[in-house]
Amino acid sequence: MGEENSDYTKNFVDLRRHMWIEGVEVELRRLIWQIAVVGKYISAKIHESNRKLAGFKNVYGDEQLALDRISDDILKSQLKFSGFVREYASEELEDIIKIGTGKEKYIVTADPLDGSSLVDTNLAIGTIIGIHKESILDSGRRTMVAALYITYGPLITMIYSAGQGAHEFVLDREGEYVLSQENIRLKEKGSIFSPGGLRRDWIPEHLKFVEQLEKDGYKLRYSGGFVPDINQILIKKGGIFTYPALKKSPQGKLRLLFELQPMAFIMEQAGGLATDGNQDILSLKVENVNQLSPIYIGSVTEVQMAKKILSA
Ligand code: AFP
Repeated sequence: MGEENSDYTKNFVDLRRHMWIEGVEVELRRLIWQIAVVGKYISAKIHESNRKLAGFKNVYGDEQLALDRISDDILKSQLKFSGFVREYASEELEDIIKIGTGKEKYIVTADPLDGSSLVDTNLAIGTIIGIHKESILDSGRRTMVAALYITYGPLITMIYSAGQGAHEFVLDREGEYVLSQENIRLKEKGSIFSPGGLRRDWIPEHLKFVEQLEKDGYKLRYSGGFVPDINQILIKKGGIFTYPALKKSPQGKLRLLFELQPMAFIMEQAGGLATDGNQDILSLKVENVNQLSPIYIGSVTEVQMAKKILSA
């Protein structure tokens, strides 16, 4: 194509071009692109909200939806008319809903705005998406074909994987997602750890694991936002994020379908591991949409160390 030779294309690979080069099937390319566009709308809502939308009434007395529900509405309506999605499951909905004719190729899971309680602190938050071809419940098999997350921070960045590596894009001033890092690979061993939950609530085996990391000189990096905390491990190319089983909540806090599966898919594509402390996250049977699971995700060395200590 003529455009191949223009300067414009030599120094600049945008999301659609990258997925085409990677050979991602056309319907999946278009779906990922549409979800990436939603990220721009959600980002606009975050900036527009200026903290006024979270459960407040507007000047006309109308109930304003919290930002996470507005984000869900934006995402749902975009997917409904995409022509590629037959079912949609979201952290904001009670159950899976049909949004197409039933003949569309994909099922999408979403945490539309994870970490929304951090909006007032101006810390980074994010959108987490899983894309499946087959039923997401009771399969026990790996049904995910692609995953992506968008981080709303000083920059808006998006990491996607369609099964051929994990790649980072930055939203530029012109509104294009421009490739910034291709085929991100984690080191065997990192130097940071993100320990979720309260120390007093951890099960003894997890406390032993964290004490070992501290003894080995790992630096604590924890914002309370799953997306930026995971993103830090991916972009720093090593370390471990964990939200463990707690004494009062043996399944931990994070949602298997909406939060853990997509991040596990991406982290594995970057050469990392993701387990519940025993089994791979992506091999866990999803019994219901709100299922929780403990999570140990990141570099091979740290995840395997956790599994060893937890199984002792
Ligand atoms: P919110 O969406 O309520 O802010 O919760 C964020 C989150 O689900 C996830 O993003 C964090 O990793 C985790 O909770 C933080 O939980 P703790 O506040 O218990 O550390």
